[in-house]
Amino acid sequence: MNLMLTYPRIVFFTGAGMSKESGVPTYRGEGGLWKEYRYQDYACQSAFENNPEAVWNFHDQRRAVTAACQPHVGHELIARLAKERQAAGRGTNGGVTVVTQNIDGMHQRAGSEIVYELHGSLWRVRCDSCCEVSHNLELPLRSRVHHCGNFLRPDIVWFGDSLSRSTLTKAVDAISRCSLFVSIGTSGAVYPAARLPLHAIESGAACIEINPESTPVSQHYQQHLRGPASVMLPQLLGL
Ligand code: BV8
Repeated sequence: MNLMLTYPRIVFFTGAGMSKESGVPTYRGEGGLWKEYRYQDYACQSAFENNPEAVWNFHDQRRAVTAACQPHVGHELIARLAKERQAAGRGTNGGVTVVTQNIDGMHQRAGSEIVYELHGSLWRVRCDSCCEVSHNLELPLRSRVHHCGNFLRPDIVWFGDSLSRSTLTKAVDAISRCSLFVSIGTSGAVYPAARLPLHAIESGAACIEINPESTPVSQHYQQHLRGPASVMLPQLLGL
């Protein structure tokens, strides 16, 4: 399959498994984050309101762990594919879009330029009183309090938070219009993200699932590459 030529528009839809080989913990597999921590205590709005310091201690630790990880060859290949297709005149960003549930920023660090982060980012903080959002790479966060006096909050979509309407709209548009949809490393356990692949399936895109395990939505995919992302993506790209 020559992804350089065959498909006009490609969406890579990624979950935590995409970053597993970079060393970023997944959520539900062995060693998964939610097996070690109760998100109710560290990663939801009520926990933040009850104990913002504990929530920031947890997220500062995740930022440190994630910053020490590197994008792997799979992240790099996706970024390189877009650049090479753009250079070959295949349109903006080569017609390649990344829609990720991940908050680790690995796709951007590998050079991907169109990345829709459905669940926010570890590398953005926001003040909900001033409606200000900013990028922040400090390790640890130097000040957890905004200049207005209120606590800064990780700009992450926690359980119970609504997703950004504009991000969701752009993601659905890209997925509905793509001719190839590649799902990588997601258990399909979290909504509404888990419903997004249906837009590709309903529009008749070629749908491929890269995951060592089958998932509740595996039957919707025409092709299953049962292995790790860093091995399956080079295979998919014919390298
Ligand atoms: C919302 C934030 C309105 C970051 C996360 C129906 C509709 C709408 C909402 C709901 C609904 N039903 C229930 C809900 C509520 C809830 C939900 O979905 N609950 C689930 C548990 C049933 N959804 C929400 O609250 C969402 N908000 O809809 O707002 C609303 C509000 C309330 C009630 C109704 C509506 C917000 C969801 C976002 C939550 N944020 N994280 C953080 O804190 O870290 S969840 C978390 O799960 C991450 O974001 C993660 O991305 C996401 C999905 O997990 P995966 O990425 O798939 O990772 P996982 O570990 O599960 O799986 C890894 C996979 O990789 C496995 O399949 C494994 O086999 C594979 N793998 C392993 N190694 C590799 C590999 N693959 C490739 N290569 C490898 N090497």
